[in-house]
Amino acid sequence: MKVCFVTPKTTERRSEIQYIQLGIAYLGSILLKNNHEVKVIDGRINSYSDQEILRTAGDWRPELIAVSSTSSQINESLRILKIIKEEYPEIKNVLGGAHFSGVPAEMMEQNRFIDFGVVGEGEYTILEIANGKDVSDIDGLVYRKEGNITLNKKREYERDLDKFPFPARQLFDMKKYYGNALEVKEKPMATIITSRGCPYGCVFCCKASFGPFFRSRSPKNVLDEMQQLVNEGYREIHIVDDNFSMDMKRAEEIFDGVINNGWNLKFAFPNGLRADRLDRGLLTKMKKAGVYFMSIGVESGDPKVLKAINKGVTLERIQETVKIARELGIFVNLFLVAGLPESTRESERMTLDFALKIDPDQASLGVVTPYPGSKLYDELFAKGLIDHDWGKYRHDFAGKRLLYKSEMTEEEVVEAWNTFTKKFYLRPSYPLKMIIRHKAFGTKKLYVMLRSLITRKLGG
Ligand code: B12
Ligand code: SF4
Repeated sequence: MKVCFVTPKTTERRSEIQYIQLGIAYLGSILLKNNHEVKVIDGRINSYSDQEILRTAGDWRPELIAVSSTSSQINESLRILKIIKEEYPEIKNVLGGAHFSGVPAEMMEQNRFIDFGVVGEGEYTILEIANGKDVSDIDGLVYRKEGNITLNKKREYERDLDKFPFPARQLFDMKKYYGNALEVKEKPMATIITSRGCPYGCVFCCKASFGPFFRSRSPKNVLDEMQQLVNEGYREIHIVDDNFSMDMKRAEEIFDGVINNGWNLKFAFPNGLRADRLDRGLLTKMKKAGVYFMSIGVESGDPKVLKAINKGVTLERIQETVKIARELGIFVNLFLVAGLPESTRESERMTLDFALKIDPDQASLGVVTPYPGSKLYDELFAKGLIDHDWGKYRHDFAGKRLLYKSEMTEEEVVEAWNTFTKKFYLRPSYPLKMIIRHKAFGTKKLYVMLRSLITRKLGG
């Protein structure tokens, strides 16, 4: 079968979308391995208009159009699916990814132009669709039967992730993807995922794609993929697991392998690592292997809030881990969230104080959003408090569009966000510290970072 993956242009901030969609690369890979034809049209990176996507996809005459979407891109994804359906009603389509997996029935009910939806891990499900298996026998599939929406049995997660072929990066024009400009030292850069899922229960975290337990690839399998990347000329790798070091021994084995192979690669962790799954031994190995950037999930500086969101990490442990990483010269970014359940003005002040005290290199403060697939979403849904206007569930939260009311009002959360940004980044000592700490970081990067933060003031 000819399967064409399509991603529409997005209006989200460009700097943060320049990764390939690894999900598509995995789905494409299993399809190619089974002799299907695959094409990827990424409108984000090429700034294709809908019409250009329509023409390019249509000219190729695919039998299946496939779209992968998170919540923050869902409206754009639905728009392109609808346009393609109107122009080519004979081509079947399939939608998957975190958003669809979180709200499958609602997606199918409200969007009559969707033929198939896939819940959860998609490799075997899309392969069975392409192989022409009877739809009623495909686990994880959602479809219409005589006008009624049918949700098939849940697809079991693959326990042995080594069984999946490596992602088919050749389907993408890799030169055009650079990750977040602040987080790339060496090009070309590739993303890699070495495990799926996480057993912790943070209430804001979406579990819809990979479920609530940790499954990992063997160190050998990960190192084989890295070897392939090295052979292809890649010089930097961004690891995008949910919880890479859940199994600390496995993490050490991976970095032992990197060190022993002498690849001289650079590594970054743009997603949050858990502070309690890192210690001096592992961090030292990571640094030696080439890790220069890591984000650590902190969320709040108020222990009461950490308890309410079920984070399961203490502030003391976070402080200790950040101290070691900083001592080793790793650039540390903290993920913090304003407006979490039970947070108050005092909690937001404690978050700022904590960030100033432990003094990371960067602190990314987001605003809480109840993404489908998270416990927070389920709780608010049960109370009838969910806003179903998915256009608001955007990454580049740009105004007073708070989706969830904590004990604080929208205005208070916005104010906390703005105060944090000002007090953390506009400290006179901050630029100087950054230049001293990270000579290689460079004044240009610092300027770009400060400018992007200042222009992202919330509120209007
Ligand atoms: C890397 C990553 C990023 C990167 C790159 C994102 C990207 N566009 O590639 C960065 C750092 C930029 C990022 C940013 C954000 N992210 Co993010 N990110 C991830 C992360 C950790 C890995 C993504 C990945 O590559 N996964 C690996 C592939 C193999 O998995 P996958 O894409 O889900 O695909 C599989 C299945 O879902 C399914 N599938 C997916 N699509 C399709 C399509 C079809 C047709 C089929 C059949 C199957 C299918 O099959 C695939 C293979 O099994 C995930 C968590 C996770 N573990 O997935 C969060 C996650 C996707 N991010 C999330 C969020 C909330 C965000 C932000 C909004 C954060 C923020 N507040 O700033 C932004 C939004 C960016 C955006 N435009 O999407 C949420 C999404 C929740 C939701 N309901 O939408 C996740 C799930 C994290 C979480 N657990 O809460 N993110
Ligand atoms: S936020 Fe991180 S630690 Fe918490 S459940 Fe999600 S992946 Fe696990």
